[in-house]
Amino acid sequence: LTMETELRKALREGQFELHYQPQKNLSSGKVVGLEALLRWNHPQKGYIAPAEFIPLAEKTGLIIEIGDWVLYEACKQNKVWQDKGYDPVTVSVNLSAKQFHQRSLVDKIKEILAETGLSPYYLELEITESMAMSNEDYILKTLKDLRDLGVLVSIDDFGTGYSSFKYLSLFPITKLKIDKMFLKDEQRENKAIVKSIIHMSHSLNMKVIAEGVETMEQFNFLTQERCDEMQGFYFSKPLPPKQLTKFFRV
Ligand code: G
Ligand code: G
Ligand code: MN
Ligand code: NA
Repeated sequence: LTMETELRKALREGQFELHYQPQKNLSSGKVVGLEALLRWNHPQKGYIAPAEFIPLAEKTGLIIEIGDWVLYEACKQNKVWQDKGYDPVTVSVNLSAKQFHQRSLVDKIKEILAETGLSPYYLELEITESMAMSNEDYILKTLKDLRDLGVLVSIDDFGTGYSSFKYLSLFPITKLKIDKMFLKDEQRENKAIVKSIIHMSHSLNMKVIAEGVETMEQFNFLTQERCDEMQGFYFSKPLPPKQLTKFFRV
């Protein structure tokens, strides 16, 4: 089978899963969010990472159907947790460029929220800098519609793409996610960049989260710099839903 055929089959036969990685708020010490990360549980090959199949899914357009499934599944799961009485958290979903540029995106999201019963305030969409920086008027309208709906939007991998400060002031973005590369090398320059992004986010009334937090040193540095949230192996790797309940409070 070609990988495209396999991807279609995977969708049909329910081989996709979402794992979730906790996002911790620093002032409360609580888990306030979960990033949904797609996994392909292949019957013969085992777990396949998204980097190995998302590019093809994008090329073939299958990413739209897969993305719809991800959105629906993440909202549904979050509602299940809320209905169990756990403290509500935000679920973050990664969007690919094709998904974000669909004309029907906002309506589709409204529909999914209505069907699953999840409140829009508990859904966050992650887009990348390059996705936000093209076709200004259309993107601005989409982002405003999402804001009016109550859905949160964050910029993923911030600092690695082509951001323009103009867009950051123009677009209703709730949060910047500092790319993990800036934490990896503890050189003076990277620390200065992390500090600047935190400071800028707060000046622009956005929240900021650091990704790829792996060590206590990074945790201490980010705490000292008043980063709002953190995500990374220091707290937890992405986990299947059943293994996550230990992070919830009732
Ligand atoms: O765990 P990690 O290997 O899960 O993720 C690798 C990359 O795949 C990340 O850049 C992430 O943004 C992307 N990714 C994970 N899940 C999804 C998804 O549901 N949709 C899209 N478009 N990208 C995803
Ligand atoms: O691009 P995006 O930020 O959506 O991708 C998240 C990716 O980062 C996933 O592949 C996830 O498994 C990975 N990841 C999450 N936490 C850590 C971490 O602490 N260190 C490293 N190296 N990768 C991480
Ligand atoms: Mn992400
Ligand atoms: Na990222």
